Amino acid sequence: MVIKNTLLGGTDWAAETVAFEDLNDTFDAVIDKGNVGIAQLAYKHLKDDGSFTNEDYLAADLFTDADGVNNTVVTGTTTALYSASSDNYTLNVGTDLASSGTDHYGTDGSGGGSWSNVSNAFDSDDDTYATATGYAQGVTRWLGKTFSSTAIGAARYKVYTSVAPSGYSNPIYLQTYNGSVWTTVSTVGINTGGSTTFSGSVTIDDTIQGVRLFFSHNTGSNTGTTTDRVYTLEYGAFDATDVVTTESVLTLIGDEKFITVYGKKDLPSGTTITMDISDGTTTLTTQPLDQSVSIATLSAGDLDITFNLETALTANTPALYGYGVVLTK
Ligand SMILES: [Ca+2]
Repeated sequence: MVIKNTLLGGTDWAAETVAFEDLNDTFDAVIDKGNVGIAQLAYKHLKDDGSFTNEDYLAADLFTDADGVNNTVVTGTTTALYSASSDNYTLNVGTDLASSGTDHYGTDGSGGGSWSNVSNAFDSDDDTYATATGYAQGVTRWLGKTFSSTAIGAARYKVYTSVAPSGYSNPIYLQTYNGSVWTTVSTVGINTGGSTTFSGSVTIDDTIQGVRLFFSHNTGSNTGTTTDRVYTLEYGAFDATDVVTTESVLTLIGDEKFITVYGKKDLPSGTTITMDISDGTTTLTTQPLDQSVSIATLSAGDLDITFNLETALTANTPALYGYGVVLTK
């Protein structure tokens, strides 16, 4: 009997036979398609149980902190933006628009003081700051920018607040303006005592007319003074591409045939996530997630994966929350 299947490759086809190695490769590839579920299981185990040891053929990480629960993320070479509130990486702020726009700041409430050195919040220097000092009881303070209607992808911030220790909380919000009202997009942090610095980023993904940080000082009876500072407020469209780099996810022996990487992710319109897979020497670039990838050309070494976050629409960003990995011999 002659098997005729043009999907099978191999040089033996000219002789109207199929080589065993061609059949084996085909069967391996078909069987390996089932591995995306196993890769997802590794991720789910880490997420639900809180721990998972990367070993042999199975690995996972979860971005509940910037370098991941299993510490595989290399933050020094990662350019994507980490969100501690969303536990994910997204595209970073592209060209910072905060040097334009109209300064927007103020205080409300008796004895709340006034802002000074406002421009320091927008100078792209994380060490200089705008500041306001005064009574905190019943006082709110805000500082940001208004501008003509613009698609904003994300904002980055660094703020500081000192709060009199008895009876106060000072929730700080990042808010956006639609031309008539300010709406809270994210809670930057809540200070309930002492002096605290909050820094991070917020995905906005909206067409808006303003961005500000809002210090609410909304509870308590202490009439002591507090100081609020805004070191940095940056905002703009998303980068076209950023990376999340990981290293030493697993140790490759060198005889592995396939890798399947499950990505826990959001992919809004126009966005993609691919990966570069490396043994430290050889790199396979722009490989797909959620399906098997041949790694027969890789050798023994540490398995490093770089996730490429990309968008064709500067108002949209992909988001990556974590991943699971299966190797097949
Ligand atoms: Ca500054």
